[in-house]
Amino acid sequence: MYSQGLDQRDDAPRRVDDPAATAHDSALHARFDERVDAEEKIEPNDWMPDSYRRTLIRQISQHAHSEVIGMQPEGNWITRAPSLRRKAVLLAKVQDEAGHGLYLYAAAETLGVTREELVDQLLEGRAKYSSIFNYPTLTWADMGAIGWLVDGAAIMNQVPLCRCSYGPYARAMVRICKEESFHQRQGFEIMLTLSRGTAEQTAMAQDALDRWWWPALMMFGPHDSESTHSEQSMAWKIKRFSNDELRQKFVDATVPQAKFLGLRVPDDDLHYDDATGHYVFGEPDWSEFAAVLRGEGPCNAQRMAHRRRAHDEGRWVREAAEAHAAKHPRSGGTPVGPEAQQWANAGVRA
Ligand code: BYC
Repeated sequence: MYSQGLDQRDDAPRRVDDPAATAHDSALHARFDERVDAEEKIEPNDWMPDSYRRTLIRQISQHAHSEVIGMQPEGNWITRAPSLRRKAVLLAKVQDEAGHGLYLYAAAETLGVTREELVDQLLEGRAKYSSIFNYPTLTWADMGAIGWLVDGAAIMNQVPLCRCSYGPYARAMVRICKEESFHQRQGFEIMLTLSRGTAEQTAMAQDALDRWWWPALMMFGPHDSESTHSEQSMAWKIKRFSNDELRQKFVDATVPQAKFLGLRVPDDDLHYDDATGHYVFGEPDWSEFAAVLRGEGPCNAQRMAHRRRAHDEGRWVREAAEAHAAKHPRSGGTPVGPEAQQWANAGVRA
């Protein structure tokens, strides 16, 4: 998608004791900082510090993996949606998530890493994905709670990423956020229907809120005091708000929605503080968060096993696509085999 322009890299070895090289690096750094401060977008061919590149690859690829793994909890309910309309909407939402994964892998590729390498990192357990997708979807109300809370948290976190300093990530996020907004509304509408329904349906909605509330708060990551990357990522304008700031914004926006639904947020410490104009809320169970990140959440093993199986089952599609691309290099595929060599020699990429 973007990678055709990626022909300039700054990975030539440098001698640390070479004053000319050091001065050159400092000038590049200074120019980079100026551009970030001036809200200019950094583009794939621009000079960037290696640590900026690595941070982006880490965050964007984790985000892509989250979208792809995130298809599973909802995919679980496509065949059991309560009506044709609900099924069509859920199917569209899950397909959107596959699309988000694709845009994000493409954005990460502009930083000089291949999608294959990123997928390998996930499949071999070397890459993280969002903690939230390691919880089970037990009832239909979970489709409502995920849309309302998980996509709601995603929007809160991702709208500021539309202003990220790295151009391809920022542009991918614009479209993703438009779709997340539809996802959030469809989830809220499911919760509204259930909470205005029978006593059994209302209880189902409440149970889903009880189970998804705390994991949704953990999506924003550890407290700022524990966050290893926030300070630098905010200085680089990759992140615009800290984890705690976004968590607070989410609670402030979501508690009134729960009240509208007539549901109780499962937090005995929750109250509105007139002085600050914000809700005060309790502490998530950070030991649970740590366990999920170590792979010990309720569904970690199941999610990874399913992803590996789906990857293996899709092998023939990748092979067919490669064979097709080798025969038709101008149609946009990556040429392989002798033709690829011929194109590479000519300095051309499909
Ligand atoms: N889960 O220094 P910190 C979606 C890790 S997709 C797992 O604060 P950072 C959706 C963090 O990676 C939702 N790991 O990190 C899809 C780091 O570990 P490493 C995904 C987490 O990057 C389908 C360590 O903890 N959204 O919404 O500054 C259906 C220290 O954290 C989590 C994105 O990916 C977590 N929750 O901030 C429906 C958005 N939190 O890498 C919905 C883009 C933290 O050093 N990403 N960690 O080993 C971000 O905005 C940031 O990466 C985060 C974390 C706020 C998530």
